[in-house]
Amino acid sequence: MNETEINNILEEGLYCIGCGARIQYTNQNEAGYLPKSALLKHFSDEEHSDLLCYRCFRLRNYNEIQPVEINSSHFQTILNQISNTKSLVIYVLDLFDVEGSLIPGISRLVGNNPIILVGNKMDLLPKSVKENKIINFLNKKTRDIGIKPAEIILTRATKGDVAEQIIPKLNPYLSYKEIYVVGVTNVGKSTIINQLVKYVSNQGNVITTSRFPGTTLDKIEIPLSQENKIIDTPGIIHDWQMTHYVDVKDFKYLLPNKEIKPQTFQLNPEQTIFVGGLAQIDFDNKEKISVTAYFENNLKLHRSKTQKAQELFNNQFGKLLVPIPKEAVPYTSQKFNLKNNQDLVIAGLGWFSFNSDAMITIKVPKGVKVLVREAEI
Ligand SMILES: Nc1nc2c(ncn2[C@@H]2O[C@H](COP(=O)(O)OP(=O)(O)OP(=O)(O)O)[C@@H](O)[C@H]2O)c(=O)[nH]1
Ligand SMILES: [Mg+2]
Repeated sequence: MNETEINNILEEGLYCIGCGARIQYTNQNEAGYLPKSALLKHFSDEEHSDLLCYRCFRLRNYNEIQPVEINSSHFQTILNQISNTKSLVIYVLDLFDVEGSLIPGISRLVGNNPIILVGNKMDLLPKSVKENKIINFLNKKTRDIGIKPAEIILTRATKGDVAEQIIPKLNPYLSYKEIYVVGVTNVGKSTIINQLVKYVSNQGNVITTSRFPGTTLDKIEIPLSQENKIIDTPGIIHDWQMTHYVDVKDFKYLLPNKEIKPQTFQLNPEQTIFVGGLAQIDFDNKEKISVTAYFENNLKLHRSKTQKAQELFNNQFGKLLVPIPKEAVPYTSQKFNLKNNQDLVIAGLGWFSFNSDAMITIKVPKGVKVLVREAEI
């Protein structure tokens, strides 16, 4: 095959099977880049396999992320199409970051189409947590954003029993030709699709997955049967999740890959807890209280007297108190009145569960969302 023929193919549209980006050889810094030589080689192979862009190649082989500009409005356009089609929607949530993975406008995006809700990363929650409790919790959360899922399934996509759980639930919907998998970035959409595809066709890891948010860049359509295809979509980016404030090298403090170990603190009046260098919580209670912290196990929590907290922060920011935001950002402070059995959630980071009523002041980088909810677990 010569260059002109390849140009013609590219003109018609050739897409990376790993991330969905349109293949191009002109700009190394943009999505879908593949050197011209690699394209020539690909088409000169007798049985050319699926094509992967350079970014997917590096992600899969070296676990290195090449940043590309992400076009959120293009993502939105893809999702906006769903309401005009007759499709089944699989909406994936991360159980370690439920609020971060809620999409307030989802009912408009989905239209009248049925929704199967998948609460993924169940393996991160302590083993003692009852599935029923989580399902009730998700029922309430989805009601708050105006949807009523036809099914709620809890999964551990990296542990591999997902297809057995999901495939039978698709049976009532086989007349829906298209199955869209949607959700916020990094919740495990592509991992789940890979498991489904592997189950029906034995092809493994077709789509690129990674711990970096923003892995999938465009729609990826894969047949599940003669009639049905499953469609991966780029994750919605919520820039109020802590993940977007922290350098990728520090993701090990934020994104757990195994069961989180809760830590309980008995706090005397006027104590403070620092969550690494990312959050400061002053407990303004007059009596002794007890709180349980749910964060990635690598993230160290430091306790001090509130009176000494500012000094500790000034001296230890970026030393004892790590990680810190990737860029200098102001911290803002908010006050909350917590009740027994409520959680104080820092989106994309974790939460404190309160076993007593308390008043607190929390400081986080400006823009990161903090909220109070009924206890998740
Ligand atoms: N512990 C755990 N990790 C998971 C699970 N499912 C996915 N992951 C991990 O979560 C990260 C994100 O997974 P992806 O499948 O790439 O997520 P995505 O929703 O497609 O992300 P985008 O393409 O960025 O929107 C990867 O590191 C996965 O290995 C799970 O059930 N448990
Ligand atoms: Mg993906």
